[in-house]
Order: sequence, then structure tokens, then C-alpha cells
Amino acid sequence: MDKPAFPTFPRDFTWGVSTASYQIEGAVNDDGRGPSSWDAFVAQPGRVINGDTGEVACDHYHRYPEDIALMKELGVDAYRFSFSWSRIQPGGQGAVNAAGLGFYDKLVEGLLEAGITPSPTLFHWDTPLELEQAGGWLNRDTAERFADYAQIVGEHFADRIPRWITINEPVVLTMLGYGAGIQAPGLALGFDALPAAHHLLLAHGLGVQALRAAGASNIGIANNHALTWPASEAEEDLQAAGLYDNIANWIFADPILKGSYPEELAPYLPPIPDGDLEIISSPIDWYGINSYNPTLVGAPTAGEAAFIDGHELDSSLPFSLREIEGYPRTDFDWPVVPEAFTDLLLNFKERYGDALPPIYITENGAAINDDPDATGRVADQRRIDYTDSHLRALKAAMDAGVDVRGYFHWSLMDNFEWAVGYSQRFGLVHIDYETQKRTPKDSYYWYQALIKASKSTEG
Ligand code: GBH
Repeated sequence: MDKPAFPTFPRDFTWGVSTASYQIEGAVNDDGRGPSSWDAFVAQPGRVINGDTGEVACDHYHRYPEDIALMKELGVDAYRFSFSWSRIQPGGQGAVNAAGLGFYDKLVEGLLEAGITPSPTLFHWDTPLELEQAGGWLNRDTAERFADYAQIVGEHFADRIPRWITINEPVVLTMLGYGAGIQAPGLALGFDALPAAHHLLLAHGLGVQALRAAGASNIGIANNHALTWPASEAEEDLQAAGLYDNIANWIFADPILKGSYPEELAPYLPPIPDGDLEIISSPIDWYGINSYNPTLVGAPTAGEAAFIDGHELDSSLPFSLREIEGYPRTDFDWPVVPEAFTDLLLNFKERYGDALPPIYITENGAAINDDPDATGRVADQRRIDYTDSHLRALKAAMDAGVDVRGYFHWSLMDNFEWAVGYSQRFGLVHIDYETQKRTPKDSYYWYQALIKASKSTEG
């Protein structure tokens, strides 16, 4: 049987693609860039698959004109990239490195000329190393330094950049960076990582205020969210899944959208200084959701460790992550469950009601590792299927009343996928890391046709 027709999105819906500085730029020593937490992390043996690093990555720092041309041809309205803090302030504080800022001037000018709306993230995990060594996000001072940095970037770009994102996925930096030690800075503190969550949220709020003071507007955050499924209806599974849901989702959304932490987390949180929650809940113009797949959570299983992306987690945690069975998987082994995307968005509407600002999907995509075939074509039909099904699921949520204004696919091109290096490919454009040759995949042409069709409909 044929699939139902692809749904019609509103004509002014924003279609975009996403990337992040350390994942694509390379040029780690160019023009006075200071090192970040990731430069130090990748240098530690055993941290990243194959010993891969972001030293060259997609060499976007030198090839950005070609990448802008690829986006123009793709037809996207907007491009989500991130600024490298340590290019702009090499030590994370103090004087501005004009050459670092100069790179982003050229990038932003190029995008504007191509008719693409720059939609940058101020911080996508690459903490300036000096700040990391002073405690990083466990140290409250990092949030203050972030506010200064936000002011610098805001003042420089407010007149040219019409959409802003403060921080990418505090949850992943907290849980994988400080909690489980899978990503930079590689600390495995378990629940003691939660102060990092608070400081990242505080940085977000201070960043919103600094950007506004600098004249910037249209400000949001990009938070990762995964629908939490309990492993069963048994009381202990429901309890464990509820706790996990609070730690993985609502701890990062409630303070921003409600001005409070989930009550259930009180036993785990550090004391929260007066006034912090007011800062964190500074009004935002829209809320960004990155989402890939749901998570299945149950009570801890005796003698059985929980895993994230193949890394074993502390078995004393009060929950365990389970395999989701019965769905297709991406090459990263993540389950493909589009209906969970609809339900996640409906949960947001139910939880926050009128306090929920318009939503942008700031990331969604799949690791599908096809290389060019003998004719040079990359036939990544499974990426098309993933994206098609998730866009239908997104439209279903919109039809049920969730106000979603745009979708940014992760990613424009294959790139440095953190702890798994270059082994997982998320791009619409294939990168040959030997030659830096860019090859648009079948999914690129599919997305191009979709955007074109969407702009010519009545919706
Ligand atoms: C994002 O993080 C990042 O912002 C981006 O930099 C990154 O390249 C991109 O996604 C792709 O990874 O345990 O099998 O259920 C995504 C955060 C955390 C989402 C782990 C999926 C669990 C998969 N991810 N998560 S699984």
C-alpha cells in the first residue's frame, strides 16, 4: 500500500540544517584559537574511537564558502552553527581575539549573501580549556564568564543575526561529560554532576539577559529531549522511569519554562542560591528541542549494567536503561520510533500549557553510514525514511495543536561525532576525510525537493 501523501507544512515554516564548531571546523590552532575541553579530551588515549580528533574535521574553517554554496543549493532558510568560544576568547575570559571573531564575520556575511538566516548557538560543549581546568561547569564562575562572552558576541552581531541559541544540550554535557565520563571533560561523578546542570542553566539565563542587553532578539535554547518509556507498569519501573525522566528532561526545561526544579529532584540538587531561578527563567522567544529517539527505563537490574552508546554506566544508579526492541535501528544502533517524537511534543504542550513558547526542532537526524557507490552516488534511503517519518510525526503534533515553527536537520554534513569520532555519519552531505570531497547524498536531494515543494504549497 502507498504511504499517505506527505503533509503540508505552513508556508513560512523554517527549514534548516545544523552543525557545531568542534565537529566541523578543524583549524584548531589557526588565528589564535585557544584550546577547549575537547582538544584536551581527544588527546587522552582511549577516549575517542580510533583516536580520532577534531584537528581537521571537515576543514570547514577553510572550506566554508563551499559549504555555504551547498546550503544555498539545498534551499534551506536557516543554518544553525556554533561559535567556538575559545576562538573569540582564547582563555574563556578577557580580551577578544579579533581574528577569531573575523572568521564568523565572514561566515555570517556569506550566509546573508546566500539568503540563509544565521541561527547560531553560543556554546556547543567546547569549553575553553582554561575555564575547564578551573572546574569548568562545576564552577559557578563559568556561568559568569559565559555571560561576558555572550555580551561580546551579541554586541558584535546583533545587527546581523536575527535568531540566537544560548547553549546546546546542557543535559548531555552534564550526564555524559561530568556524570558518566563518556565525553569531555571525562569526569564520572554520577549524581555529583548535577551542579554542572545548574550552572549551565544559570549561564543560559545570564546569556539571554546579556544578548538582550546587547540588542539581540529572537532567543532560544537547544535542549535534548527523549521521551521516557517505563520498562513496565510495575511500581518499581514506573518510579525509576519517573526519576530518570526528571533528570534527563524536566530538570532542564522546568527551570526555564516554570522557574522551578521538579520537586522530586530536591534530594539530589545542590542548594540553589536565591535569585538564580529568576535568572534562569528569563523569558525566551522560542524553545528548541533536539530529539532522536525515546529511552526505555526500568528499575536497576541486579548484576546487569546499563549502557549508553556502548559505554557501561555505574550499576549503582537508581535506574537502568533498557534495549528498545521491535523497531528499526540506525547504524549507531539507536531505535527509530517516530511516534515517540509526536508524543514528546504533546507532553510539552500538556506540561507547560500557555507557558510553552513556540518550538523549533533544532536537531533531528540519523547515523546512516553509507559511502559513495561505484558511480559516486550515496544511496542513503534509510536517512530519507528516518527523516520522512519524523517530519510526519512532527506534523501530527502540530495538527494536535503544538506550535512548531521550524525544523533543523542534524546534520548538514558528516562530522566529528564526539566519542565515536568519524565512525558515525549524520550528514546530508558525505565527507571523504582523506580528500575533503563533499558529495551530496540522496537525502540531500530529497530534502531539497521537500523544501521546494513546501514553499510552493498553499499551506
Ligand atoms: C546531539 O546530541 C548533539 O548536539 C550533536 O552534537 C551530535 O552530533 C548529535 O546529537 C548526534 O549524536 O542510548 O541508543 O538511546 C544527541 C544526544 C545522546 C541523543 C544519546 C541520543 C542516546 C541514544 N544523544 N542519545 S541510545
